[in-house]
Amino acid sequence: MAKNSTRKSGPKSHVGNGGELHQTSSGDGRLTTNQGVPVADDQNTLTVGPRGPQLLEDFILREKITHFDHERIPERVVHARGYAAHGYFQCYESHADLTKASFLQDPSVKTPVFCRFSTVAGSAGSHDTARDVRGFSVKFYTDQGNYDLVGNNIPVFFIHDAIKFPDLVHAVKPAPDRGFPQAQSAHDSFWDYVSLSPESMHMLMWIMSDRAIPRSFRMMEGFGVHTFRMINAAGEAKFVKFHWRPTLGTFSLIWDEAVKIGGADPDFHRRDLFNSIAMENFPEWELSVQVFSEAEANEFDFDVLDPTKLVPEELVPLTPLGKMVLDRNVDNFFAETEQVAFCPSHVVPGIDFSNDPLLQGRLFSYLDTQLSRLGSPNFHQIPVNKPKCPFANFQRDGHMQTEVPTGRVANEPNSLDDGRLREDPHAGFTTYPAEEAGQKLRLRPESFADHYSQARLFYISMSEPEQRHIAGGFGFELGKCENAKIRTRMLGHLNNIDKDLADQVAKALGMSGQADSIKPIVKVRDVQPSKALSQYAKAPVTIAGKKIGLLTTDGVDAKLHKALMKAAKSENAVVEIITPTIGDIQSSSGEQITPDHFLSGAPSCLFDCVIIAPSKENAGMLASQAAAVDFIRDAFAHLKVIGYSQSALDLFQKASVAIDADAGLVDVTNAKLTPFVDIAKQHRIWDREPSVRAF
Ligand code: HDE
Repeated sequence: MAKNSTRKSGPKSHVGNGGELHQTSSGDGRLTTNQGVPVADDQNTLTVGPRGPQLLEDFILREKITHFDHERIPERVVHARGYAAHGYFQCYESHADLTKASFLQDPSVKTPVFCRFSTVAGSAGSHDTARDVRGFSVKFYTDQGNYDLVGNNIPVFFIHDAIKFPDLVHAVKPAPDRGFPQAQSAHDSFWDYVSLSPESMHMLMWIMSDRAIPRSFRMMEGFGVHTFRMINAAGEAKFVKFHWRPTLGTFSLIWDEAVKIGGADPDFHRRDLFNSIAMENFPEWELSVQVFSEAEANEFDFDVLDPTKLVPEELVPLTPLGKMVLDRNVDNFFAETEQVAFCPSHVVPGIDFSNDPLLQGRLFSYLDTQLSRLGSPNFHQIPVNKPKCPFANFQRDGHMQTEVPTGRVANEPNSLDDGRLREDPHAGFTTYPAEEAGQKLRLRPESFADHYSQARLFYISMSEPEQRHIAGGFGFELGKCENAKIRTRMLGHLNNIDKDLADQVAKALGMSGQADSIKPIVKVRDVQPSKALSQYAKAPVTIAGKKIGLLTTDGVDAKLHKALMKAAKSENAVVEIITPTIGDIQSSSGEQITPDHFLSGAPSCLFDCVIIAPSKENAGMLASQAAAVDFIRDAFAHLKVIGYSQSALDLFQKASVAIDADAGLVDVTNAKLTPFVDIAKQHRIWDREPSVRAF
């Protein structure tokens, strides 16, 4: 008889009606091999006698171990760490004047989507809050086939031409000799490369800004980056730029906070998305386009085919198309999030490409990468990649063919099979017949040569704190470069963008007056600020979707606890309770409360705003905890709104945080919560920043 048999408690499988393997506890609950053979003992290998050698004939052991040995597939060469969810897209009205894309015609239709967010440089096991671009990929399962909008949370890119991409990625990834640093750009090879590629300057401004450390995937914008085309049923084409805007507003972390969260909760962003969806606080984004004709584009003072440029919203405002809601977590991370295959070449009738050279390179690269990552041209048969509309053609065979195509014929045209499958010249995909002529050459267009004007546009459009953070970002990253030549070269570029910024960065590096002289190829234009670029200029005043941390002890004031839960609910925010130990506590009225965290595992960087309110009896014990002192000091340094009860005053003294330091410290004694909530809606106390850090 089997010892330690898992028959009752282990993962159970059963053969469903379709003969599929179900790793569920449903059905008859019998564990089987992959061939469907019931397993009698899954804990002990077949041996000769209880202490004897193992037998090669143990097919159960060999199948299990062999499958395990092959569990991993190559991680994505970029965007390896990602998190995804299912949802739907619904257009607000018919956009037939703009495009014939079927999912943009009927507001009553919900098109299923699968959306994956990612960091770019880090490997799959890196942390979520690295300073990096975030991928923002959406697969629309339309009734005319799958459409993949594979974008980023930043509207421009580092380089003009796909041929430079391998070098860019090699420069940012861990150095080939030492294998580090992981998930960061703060090192010599990255800054050496970008400082030698002036076209990267605009992107560098975004990457050093708050955009590269988002608070949450739910609070992040998305962009298609390239100029695309939309084509209506009459064959008329317009250029478009895609934008995703989160309903919760766009918010970011503070750099020191991002670094600390990396240690405290490496899964900060994925946990946030998973929990929000599980709690039915479904995140939403509005999809908009900037629409302009080719003739209008020719009048702009930049080239719309240049992916290092954006189209200011003052020049072309956004046209809202519809809304995406993510309302279902994946059932299986590997099967769905890992195996999803996005390709910018997956377009549907009504959407087409432009000649953006970076986009053109991507149209080749993604299909190619799926072949090596997923190992077969049949990757479209994996459930998450499979169109939800009928699809049929005569492509055949290949690794892991999971369909069973029937019939004798695998070619068209044919008459043997009644010509069953034929092209449809009316509804089928047709490419926009753009006129193209010219010499074959390897040449960068002169219209791409202005590398600094839009970098400057971005910088001067930022609010004061956002500008401070950009200077801080450059200071931190260049400070990690060992080679001084890279720093002086970068200071030279920054001088062409904004003298004040260059001076601040030079000061942070202790290198004032040491910038290289770099002459722009074309004169930097006199640009006007664009309000739409500042995330805080348009930030909603709200705590919706945010997290309040209540640091307390046994004997917590019942009135405060109740009032806080009520206030958070009405503001659509979440409260998490932190106590010195994880065991249940009792409120002052004897109610049993189960804390969410224990103090040493939940520093204040994990919350958007905090309240510190121990019971009188336990205030001394809390004040003796270094983690409680750090909790307050960090919350203050991260510019958070901090509520306190009178019982916490000793603790504040120990943390050297004056309770009258600024408007962000709010007395919540006697459960007076309204002033706290009102101030917390401002997100952070920006005026505090100059008093807590120089850069
Ligand atoms: Fe990607 N990119 N990329 N990229 N990219 C990949 O495809 C590539 C670029 C983006 O969630 C890879 O399936 C080239 C711009 C996202 O699965 C790979 C070039 C933008 C994702 C690849 C670019 C992106 C990828 C790696 C320069 C914003 C994650 C694994 C021509 C518009 C998709 C994979 C997901 C992934 C190549 C530049 C966004 C290797 C050659 C610009 C969001 O094929």
